[in-house]
Amino acid sequence: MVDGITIPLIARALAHDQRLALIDDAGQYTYVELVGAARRVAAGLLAGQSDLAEARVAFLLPPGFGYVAVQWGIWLAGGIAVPLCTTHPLPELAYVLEDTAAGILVADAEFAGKLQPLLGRPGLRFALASDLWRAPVQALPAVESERRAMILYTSGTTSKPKGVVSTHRNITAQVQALITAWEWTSQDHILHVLPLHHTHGIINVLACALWTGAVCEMLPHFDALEVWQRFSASDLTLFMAVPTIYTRLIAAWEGATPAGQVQMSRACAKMRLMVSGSAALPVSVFEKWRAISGHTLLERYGMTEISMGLSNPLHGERRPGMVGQPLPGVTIRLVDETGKEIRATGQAGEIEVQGENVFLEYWGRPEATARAFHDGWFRSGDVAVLEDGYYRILGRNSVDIIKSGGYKISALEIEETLRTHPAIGECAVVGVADAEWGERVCAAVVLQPGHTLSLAELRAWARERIAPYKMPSRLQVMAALPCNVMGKVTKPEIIRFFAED
Ligand code: MCA
Ligand code: AMP
Repeated sequence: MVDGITIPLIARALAHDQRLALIDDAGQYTYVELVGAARRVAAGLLAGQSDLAEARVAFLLPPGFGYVAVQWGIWLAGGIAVPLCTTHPLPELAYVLEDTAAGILVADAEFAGKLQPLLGRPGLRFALASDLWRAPVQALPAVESERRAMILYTSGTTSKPKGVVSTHRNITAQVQALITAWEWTSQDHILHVLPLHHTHGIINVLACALWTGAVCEMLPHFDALEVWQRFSASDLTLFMAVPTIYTRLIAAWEGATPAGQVQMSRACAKMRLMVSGSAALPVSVFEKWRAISGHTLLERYGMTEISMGLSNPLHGERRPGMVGQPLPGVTIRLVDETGKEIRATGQAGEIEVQGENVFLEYWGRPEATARAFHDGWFRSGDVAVLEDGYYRILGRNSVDIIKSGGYKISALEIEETLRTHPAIGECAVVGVADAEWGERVCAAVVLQPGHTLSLAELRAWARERIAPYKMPSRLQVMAALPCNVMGKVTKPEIIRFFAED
């Protein structure tokens, strides 16, 4: 414990003292400033109570100092942090508030208007972040490592996203594994361009940087030209992103003048490591990026429930199309359809995971939690093969999970929403391979008699209901959906249709 602070990440931050912690659009902040603001946020949240005792605190802030101060303030006050997505429409935000039974909602002033319709909910206290960090500090509760720390929503094979609960111990293990494997130090400086409601942005980039006393430079959102500009202007050592972002950066490089290209490529030379993950990195992107930047991307494999599991080596060969070996403290095995461990190399099986990195439970869903484990191993649903000491991901064992832009998306969730459209009778949503997005969300629909529907109309309607990254970007009206003899929609046929179209 340091100065009454029991959360390891924040206690360490105090020790980093006057070092530069964060750079955002509004300024630069030291570790001491960050912890000071978090303490005041904690006091504002506690409002005289001694401990939030795992109350769920949802928060909606843009990337930057305020986001971190609120996340840490929630932890210091003993609450569970529930980060909300800045691009989610109201129904998705309302779902998270309801599912977590959030007791407090904290927001930046820029979102206060948008959140207005949600504020009358019984039992929900609303606070502007700017009001919280004016509170005078008060004594903090002792927060033990087994306490629930965070709930992140992830889409799965059920229609609605599930809340993945991690404890402080889980988070500490997740961060330590990455710091050890990728040799983070206080001399590192990372550019943060990822959303802050998922593991990749929260753990791999933000928490690892702040654990080690490094500098985290945060952009409000990803923009390819801005990233290239920062590569040139800042003393960056690290960059981490999803394959779609590398594809966009390649496109921006290709669109630059020859002199610009030379300058952009040169800017990458000062960095020590560039990482790709959240979705399969196409070998063509791996190779193009190497040609442009001189960096051999380190591809790793993760999941909200486990954070990171497998990684190509920092030192040693990084193989294209492979995700490497288990991270420190993580145990991985492959099992066949009967759940029996596969020992033979070259035989495909489902990845199962054990370790302190593995999440505690799905929030409020004991049956789903029980189904997700098998003899104490977490069942990932991803199929892989071990080849010559390196794991290769072959895909998921469900056609209803789509990966687009690094986001995991449930086809069933989108179908459920589309079925409420007055023109839609039946529908099937599929993911179709795409060079930029990995997969694209495509919808095949059968219309109600007498109706018409264009993609633009569908997207305008969907924008109010589902996140931008879940909205179908292709639409096919069909007379009937293809079915098998059992009457079940044959999604592979629909995928083929879109792929060939
Ligand atoms: C946006 N659009 C999309 C997607 N996102 N279309 C298909 N698939 C998508 N994923 C559409 C929008 O509807 C919009 O259409 C247009 O593209 C531009 O949207 P915009 O928001 O401007 O896109 P962007 O900001 O350029 O976003 C691209 C992005 C973003 C930066 C690649 O998708 C992103 O930040 N992805 C990272 C996600 C991530 O961090 N995943 C980690 C979770 P219109 O113009 O009509 O409005 S996975 C994880 O945490 C695990 C543990 C792991 O392994 O890492
Ligand atoms: P999510 O739970 O949204 O974070 O998504 C996790 C899923 O992303 C995993 O179950 C995998 O299917 C996929 N994934 C993450 N990293 C990789 C990778 N390097 N290659 C292939 N798939 C990946």
